[in-house]
Amino acid sequence: MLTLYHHPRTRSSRFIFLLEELGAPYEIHRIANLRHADGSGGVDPENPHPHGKSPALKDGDALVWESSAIALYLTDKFTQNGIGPLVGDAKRGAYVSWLAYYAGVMEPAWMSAYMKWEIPRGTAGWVKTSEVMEFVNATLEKGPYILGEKFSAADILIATTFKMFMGSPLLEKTALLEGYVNRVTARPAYARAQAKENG
Ligand SMILES: N[C@@H](CCC(=O)N[C@@H](CS)C(=O)NCC(=O)O)C(=O)O
Repeated sequence: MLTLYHHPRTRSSRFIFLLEELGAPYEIHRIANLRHADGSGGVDPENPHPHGKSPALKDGDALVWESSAIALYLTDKFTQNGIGPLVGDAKRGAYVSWLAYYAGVMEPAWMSAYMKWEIPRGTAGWVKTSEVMEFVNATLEKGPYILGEKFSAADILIATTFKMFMGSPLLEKTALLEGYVNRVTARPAYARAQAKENG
């Protein structure tokens, strides 16, 4: 039995979606407290995440944290429906690259834009959101998913993030993006996850 440490409407929500996709046995441990930007909240001592963040996953004695690592861990462990290409699959390289790109380039790009940070040219390790979106759009034009024909856990991370920000000053709503987000969130596992969102 896996335990997902989850707080409603945070980055952990997408792991309910993924666990539902995978048909994995899991329980939700609701994180009682999180730190908020306005200075309120705090760290829940029962949350095993090293910084008291959401999400974290426990599998017996193994603790997994960081969204991309959790996605990879779960799809490597529950392989039956093939939503995480395994070692030996021609899509494995693209899969692990998109997971790392999500954490190491996409999230910092949007955080920089939100904070209005100027990204130092050539040294930051990530790029501007406009550059990310050129690449994402070119990928989705071939689509229909990030890895091409087949839906993967990378789509869960990316499409649910786009769903949250699309139409805001941080992310323009386009027919391409909207079609992608709708395709991913129309999956029955998404609806099941929504029903469990509040723990
Ligand atoms: N890089 C982490 C980010 C996790 C994260 O920052 N989660 C937010 C909620 S969406 C959180 O727990 N914030 C409370 C805090 O930073 O203490 C991941 O992708 O798993």
